[in-house]
Amino acid sequence: MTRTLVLAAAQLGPVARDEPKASVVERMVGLLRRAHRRGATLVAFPELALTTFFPRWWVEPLSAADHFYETEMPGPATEPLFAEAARLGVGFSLGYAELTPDGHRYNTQVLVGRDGQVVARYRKVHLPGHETEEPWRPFQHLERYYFEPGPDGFGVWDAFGARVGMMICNDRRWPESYRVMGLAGVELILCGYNTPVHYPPDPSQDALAGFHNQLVMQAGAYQNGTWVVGVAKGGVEEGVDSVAQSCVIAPSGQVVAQAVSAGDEVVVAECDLEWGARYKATLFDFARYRRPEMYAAITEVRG
Ligand code: ING
Repeated sequence: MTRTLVLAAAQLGPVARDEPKASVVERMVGLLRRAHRRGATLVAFPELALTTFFPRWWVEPLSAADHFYETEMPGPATEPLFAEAARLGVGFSLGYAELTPDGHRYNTQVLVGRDGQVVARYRKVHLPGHETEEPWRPFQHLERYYFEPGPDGFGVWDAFGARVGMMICNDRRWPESYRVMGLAGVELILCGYNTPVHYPPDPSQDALAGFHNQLVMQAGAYQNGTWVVGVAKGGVEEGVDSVAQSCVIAPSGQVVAQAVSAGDEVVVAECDLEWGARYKATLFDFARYRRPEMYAAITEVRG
């Protein structure tokens, strides 16, 4: 019995600092329609998709950044996306900045079913960058100022006929992210990202930005027998060049589809959801081969 899912990575090109959310949502509705025309029933959008990547600037007080956040999901700005998706019967994942009623701020991604209802919410666990302004940098990466680390951990949900998990950007660089979901039987991981090519703390990594982007997702997919969809907000956004190359990676670790531009682009793949079992039941039969009694350091020691 084959279970297949036609999905799309809806890559976004740059979003300007003053671009209205309504304009970005219009672009996203267009990408959703193109994905639907190509048979997709699930569309993955990038991290912090509705706005420019605002952690590249220091603003104070923090409340001066409130307009970059969403206080409800869906809300006035995102309602058109939810409505069109439900009308077409297409589900999606969406990354955005969440401001909760009690004042917590998270880098969040929601999973929305084909009926337009929110199925799941994930709050980014691994926050990279720094907490205060560092003027020596050509641009800031202040996620640790603008967001709190997600308190909910990693989830896997039954949706779209699959076991679906979520992670955001820097999470994809940490093997623990995939393994926690792998142990929960994940078959498909959706991951939005905003990744500057230039890494000020060690510019020697810049030339390897694309290689590292794919390396970690291919490894995570293979080692946990899961599909991984990486979706970029890419291109030169407010002067900062960001990795694009959105891609769909099979449980074998193979890249089966990839963006060829750094702009708005739809990447579609037909995913065989039984493929992962071929790895989980053999080479990566966790119950048979793993030795958690040997791995205590992984959860007991931070670094
Ligand atoms: N961005 C980056 C990422 O982990 C980063 C942070 C930038 C890491 C450049 C390494 C090099 O892909 C986010 N948003 O986590």
